[in-house]
Amino acid sequence: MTSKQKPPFIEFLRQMTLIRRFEEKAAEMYALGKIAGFCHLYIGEEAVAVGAIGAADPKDYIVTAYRDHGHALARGLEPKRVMAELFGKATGVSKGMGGSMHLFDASRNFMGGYAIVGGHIPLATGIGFAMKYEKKDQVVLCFFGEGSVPSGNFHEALNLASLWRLPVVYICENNRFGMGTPVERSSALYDIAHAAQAHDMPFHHIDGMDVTDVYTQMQKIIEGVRKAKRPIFVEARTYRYMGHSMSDPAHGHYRTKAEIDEHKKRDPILTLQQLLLETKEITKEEISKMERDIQDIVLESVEFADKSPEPPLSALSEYIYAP
Ligand SMILES: Cc1ncc(C[n+]2csc(CCOP(=O)(O)OP(=O)(O)O)c2C)c(N)n1
Repeated sequence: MTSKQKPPFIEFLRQMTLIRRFEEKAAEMYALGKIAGFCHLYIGEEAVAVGAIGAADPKDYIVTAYRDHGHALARGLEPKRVMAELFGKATGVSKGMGGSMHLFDASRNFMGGYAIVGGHIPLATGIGFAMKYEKKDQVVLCFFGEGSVPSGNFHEALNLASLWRLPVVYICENNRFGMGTPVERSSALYDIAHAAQAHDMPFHHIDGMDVTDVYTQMQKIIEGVRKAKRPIFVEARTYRYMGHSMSDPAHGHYRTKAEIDEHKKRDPILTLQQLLLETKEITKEEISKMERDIQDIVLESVEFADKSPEPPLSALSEYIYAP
């Protein structure tokens, strides 16, 4: 295997670290009142977005829910424009009109974060339909939490995708909790992936705390969907370290700190660092340099967001469909 053919794990380490540090800074900015509205952090779950989007082609589409900072950064949206969006500034990826839950960049086929639980799953199916109709070989990656799976949207969208053989990978990021409700109290089906069977859709389980597993499995899955032209369901088991949103920043009443600490033992960033150190693909000095470079990017993002203008008042009536 030449170095060119090696999986891009160093790049994945960089992306996961960027997402982690970016979000730690976003939490600080939220506490300072620089970010308003909702803000859901992805800390702990980074391996899923980075491994899955890393396995996709840049021409493939990404659609996700409101916990979307990680997917946006993994898709290569500019950190400073993502931070500006969180700040509600005109230079943000959605011109400051969307905020944390509605990051968007059509130029990168990043078709958005969406606030309504399960609401975006039919949109992903629709893009899949367009790809089939236009005879394109692009695949759609649709991310959602396990809280979407019992919803009507989910079942209608998967049924049509399977019936019409649309090129969509439905990726359930099962982080165990929908707000404060554990999955075993909200879903009669504990093994979420089996939900796909109701729609005659093949399914896979992946380890959402291990970017090497996400990447290697997703590469095969995405290429399988591209060739076979039929949808596939993936359940990535993962864990969020923070509260559901910034209004629930601690562990809450629904889990203990000890439980979180247990999951942190399999932290996706530390696990990959360890692997790359053991295989001598990276040195401790290189990791420190990577951290410093990322710190600079994050600080520059905050400075850019802070200095950027608010959207003008006239923008209030732009981008609305009804008079
Ligand atoms: C249709 C709808 N119902 C309720 C809510 C309120 N709500 C926001 S997040 C959430 C939990 C969703 O959990 P999950 O899909 O597992 O995603 P996670 O937050 O774990 O990433 C709920 C019920 C909503 N946004 N939309």
